[in-house]
Amino acid sequence: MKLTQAQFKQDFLAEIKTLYATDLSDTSKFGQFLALGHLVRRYDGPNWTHTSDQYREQDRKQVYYFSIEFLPGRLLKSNLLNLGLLDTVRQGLKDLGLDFDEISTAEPDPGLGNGGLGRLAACYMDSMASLGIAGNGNGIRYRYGLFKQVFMDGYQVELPDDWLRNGNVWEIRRENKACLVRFGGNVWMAPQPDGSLKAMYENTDDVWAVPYDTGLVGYRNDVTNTLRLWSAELPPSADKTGFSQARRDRIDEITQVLYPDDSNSAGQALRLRQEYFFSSAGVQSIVRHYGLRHQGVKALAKKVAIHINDTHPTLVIPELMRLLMDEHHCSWEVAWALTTQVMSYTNHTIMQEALETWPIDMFKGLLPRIYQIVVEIDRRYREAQTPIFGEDLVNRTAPLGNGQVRMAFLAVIGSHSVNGVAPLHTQLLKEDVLRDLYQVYPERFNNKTNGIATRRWQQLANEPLSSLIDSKIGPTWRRQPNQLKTLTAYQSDAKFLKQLTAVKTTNKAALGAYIKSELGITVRTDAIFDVQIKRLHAYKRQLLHVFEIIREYLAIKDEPKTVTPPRVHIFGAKAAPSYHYAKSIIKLINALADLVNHDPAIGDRLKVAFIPNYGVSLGELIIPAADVSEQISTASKEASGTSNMKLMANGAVSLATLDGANIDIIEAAGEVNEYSFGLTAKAVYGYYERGDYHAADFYKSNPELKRVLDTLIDGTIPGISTEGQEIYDSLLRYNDEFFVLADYESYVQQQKQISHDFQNQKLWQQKALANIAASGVFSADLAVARYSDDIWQVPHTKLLN
Ligand code: CJB
Repeated sequence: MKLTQAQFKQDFLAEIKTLYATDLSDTSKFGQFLALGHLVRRYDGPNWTHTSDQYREQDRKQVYYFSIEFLPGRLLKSNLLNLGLLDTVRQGLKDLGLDFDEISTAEPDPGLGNGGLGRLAACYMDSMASLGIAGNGNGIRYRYGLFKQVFMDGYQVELPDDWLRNGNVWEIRRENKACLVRFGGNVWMAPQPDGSLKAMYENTDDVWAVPYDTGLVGYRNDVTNTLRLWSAELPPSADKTGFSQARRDRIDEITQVLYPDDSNSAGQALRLRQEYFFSSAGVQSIVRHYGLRHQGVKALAKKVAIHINDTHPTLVIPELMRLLMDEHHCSWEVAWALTTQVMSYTNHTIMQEALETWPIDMFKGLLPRIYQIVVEIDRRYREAQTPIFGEDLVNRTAPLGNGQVRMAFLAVIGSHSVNGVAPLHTQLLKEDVLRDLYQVYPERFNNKTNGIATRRWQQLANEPLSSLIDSKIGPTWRRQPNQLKTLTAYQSDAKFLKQLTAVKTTNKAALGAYIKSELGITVRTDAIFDVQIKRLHAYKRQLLHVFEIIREYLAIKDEPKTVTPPRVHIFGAKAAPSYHYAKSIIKLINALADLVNHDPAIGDRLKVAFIPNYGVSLGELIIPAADVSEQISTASKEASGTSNMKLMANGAVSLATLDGANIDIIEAAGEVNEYSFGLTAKAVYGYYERGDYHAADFYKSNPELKRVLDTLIDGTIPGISTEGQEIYDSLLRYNDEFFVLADYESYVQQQKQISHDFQNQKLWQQKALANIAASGVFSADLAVARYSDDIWQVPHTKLLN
């Protein structure tokens, strides 16, 4: 949109007056942020209204992306960038004596997700708006987001994330769009005079679902889509006195807090209530919107695509069946055909503990009508498939089995498309986790490699790099990220490579200042910034990285005269509060940091910074400063990874196992520009099949590894007597579930190679450039375009290849 600086300043000062009845000088940074937020809402308002009107008038097919997590990050700067107002606002504020960056960091970062899954959902929403796709997000408005992480004596302590304390400037509460979600009680089908059956309910626990909408601004295309998050409330018509405090609390708790577990199914009734709550409310609002306009639902599949982001929203399948049959009088056959055409499902993990199942007794008690429908889905599945695939396979794959409702199986059976998130992951779904269902529905399985919103992860997070890229290849890449590949022409441009180093140094200085202020650690900007940022999980193997730090520490102590480039090892990672082992690793890293950072013999040659409370905003600070991207999961365990893509796009080289999308990154940027190592997925499966992995053999045969491991229990690292022993035992007594010891040697080899190569800055920056140039392949725009073409069948803005 067009806006002069003068107009902006006038609007901003007026907004301050209206909101606070005082002058600018009398407002806080948060107050200024709020005023800017209101203003941006006003500037964007016509686009938002116009977009919804157009979708309705043109009767466009709409995509509804259901996800129990969304991690959008701060929105002020992103909205300004996408509206084309960032420079105007920044300059205007400067004229008023204000600093935009200070104001924008006063915005709370909504932590409505745990990690990769939730952030992917947010990247995809951003891309849908930017590609002009009629896309809607549907999720939960958690009163408290993911806990705030602080360290006390090196241990993780979790504090509540009261992100709504001061309200939320971006959301609109839409009471007129609220609906009722029913739990529990009794249900029976009553015959009607016309011969049909009507679902009758009694003694249900009714919850009022109220939507809060947030506008998602597309990149300079006048499109604003909607993210709809549901909040649980007391039904308005209810006789308030009839609601005991306990019953009110039971309603409140549904949307009170995000489950803080990543890749692990909680299996608790509250989680199931959360899942049905947002699935039901979302599907009700879709059917209502659609039914109102079309006087019927027969053509639903031509107008609606519902995407199931991991298994958490799988109950959209029986819920849509319920609405079509009970409220719109469809036959089972018609309802089922519509449902399977509408639904598509993404699987995000092969980890068994993340595959959700619910005890039938719990499920039946909480969702009696939905259970009846699942029973019928199960019955029909068995009836249709047993003659073809036999009883054994059908027993293994039916929605109901072993006393459980199996959500992933229900999701596959009720969808027309099932996708994994990187080629290796999709292959493992077909061969291993969902092998049997792949026999039944081979045509449903497909791969959609993950992608990242380059607007946030390059343009917003790394303005110095973005300007440098503009100066070389012009700004087309900002809309067409694939055009970054034209940067390869500058591989031998010495001046450009130096400029890349200068950009990196600027970003390292910014991160260094943060590390200094938060942790009191001074870091050198000429050091290798070696970064591992992701949830703390045994399979992600932060432990392997720890062993390298111990090795480097011992090497300096042994041979103080040997010259190697200085290193800063940077971690960001939250552990699930109940994940004991992960918390022990946190303590280990902090204890090691204490030892290394305060040893005068080490000086500034080696530093360890565990930055607390990692999230989207910290990612935006850390990623642009990274030289090395640690992607070191046990091969086969990381479905895709997305920090690998963000780090690559900012010129970090990957130190990576052949896992998830690392494989594709290595292929895209070229093997010579990354550092790969370790067991392949095939080798890992080989160990499983033969059962012949013996971690102790590696310990016994490698004296250096033995020495490193022994520091866990011999007092070298003070303060970890319990944790050190626990971790040591996990490797040697319990045989190292994630093959850390098997990969140690090849990992260290590549770390040494990195230290060697970094000293040749020209060579290093060529690798960095190759990574940036290849990163366009992993743009979320391209990923979402593929979902649109292959799965949702909706039009989008064309992208260059
Ligand atoms: N993932 O973040 C989660 N949570 C889960 O419960 C399951 C998987 C992650 O999803 C990302 C997005 O697809 C993947 O990149 C990542 O490998 C996976 O662990």
